[in-house]
Amino acid sequence: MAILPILEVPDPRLKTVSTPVETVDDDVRKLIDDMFDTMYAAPGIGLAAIQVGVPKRIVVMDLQEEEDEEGKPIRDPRVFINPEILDPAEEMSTYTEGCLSVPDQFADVDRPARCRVKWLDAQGEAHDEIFEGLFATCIQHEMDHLEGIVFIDHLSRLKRQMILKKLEKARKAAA
Ligand code: GNR
Ligand code: NI
Repeated sequence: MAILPILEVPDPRLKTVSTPVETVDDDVRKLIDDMFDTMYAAPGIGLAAIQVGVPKRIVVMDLQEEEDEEGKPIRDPRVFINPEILDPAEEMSTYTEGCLSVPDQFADVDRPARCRVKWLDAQGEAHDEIFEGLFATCIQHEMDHLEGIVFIDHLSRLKRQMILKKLEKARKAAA
């Protein structure tokens, strides 16, 4: 169990194309545990391994959409190893996205409204499912990280520069 430091833009490591996991072993499962600790502590709904500096094709997600009788979110941890996106819908949907690597900044991003995803779980078992809504948006956001892409890369140059400037300012104020 460990909370790992999260890389933030413009850290060049976030531009790395991550490599597939060859074998789902205990080292990979240890990393996944630490990624969940880091994601829940942040808090965030998803995290790609490269965000904690590990260039492997591993994503963890938990949308915590369900609540118990007391209104507390019920955890629904999901692991995606070597995920692949297939059959993205032509229909697009817009979501105001944020990213743990771009703290406190939000912007609208258009993405296919539905997609099929193939992946391996923490036991190395293969899965294949169709996702829509926030789930589809989030898995596509995480897949982008595996390709070295951050959501601000989908924005106009002007909007991206504005966000990078704001981050720089916020960091100076906090220093
Ligand atoms: O916590 C997160 N929230 C979020 C909101 C809208 C669209 C995507 C996300 S993912 C983000 C966590 C993160 O940075 N994952 O890479
Ligand atoms: Ni992100």
